[in-house]
Amino acid sequence: MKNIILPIVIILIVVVFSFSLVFFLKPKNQTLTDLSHEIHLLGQQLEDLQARVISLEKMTEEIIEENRTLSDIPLTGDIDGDNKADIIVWRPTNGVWYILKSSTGYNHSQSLRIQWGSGALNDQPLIGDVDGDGIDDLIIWRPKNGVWYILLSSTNYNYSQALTKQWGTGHLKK
Ligand SMILES: [Ca+2]
Ligand SMILES: [Ca+2]
Repeated sequence: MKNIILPIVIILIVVVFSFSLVFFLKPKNQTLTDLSHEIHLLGQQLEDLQARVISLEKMTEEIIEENRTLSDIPLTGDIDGDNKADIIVWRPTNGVWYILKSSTGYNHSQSLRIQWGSGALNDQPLIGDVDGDGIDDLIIWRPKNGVWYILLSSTNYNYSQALTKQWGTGHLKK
């Protein structure tokens, strides 16, 4: 009888130990599953972050490119009529012509500012004497409609007397 009891006791101990082991290990298995799930989520978040970094890099490149196209455009022309070139920049962001006149010795405090044209409309600034008075006129060419907008020196650059002429197009297709 003793020979039978001992194996039964051993079997019982093994069974109880196994159940205990399963019982105590179960939460650990769940924790491992949770951890695995969290690692998976972290991996997805990392991929999202990488995608955002790539998106931000692209946006930065676009902003740099935009700023490049919005930088001042340098020109020269005789606005004060002394037959000497004046130093001019046209700023696409506000469409203002900043003119340092030769007759003032290019004095910053006596610079001339005239608003004409728009960078948002991709206007192209040019200088030329259209009215033939020997003083350069402020010219804008708008690719969108191919119109030349000319602010004439003979009218003292009066907006209401500006000359407009359609010639050319910025939308030629091959
Ligand atoms: Ca001049
Ligand atoms: Ca002129």
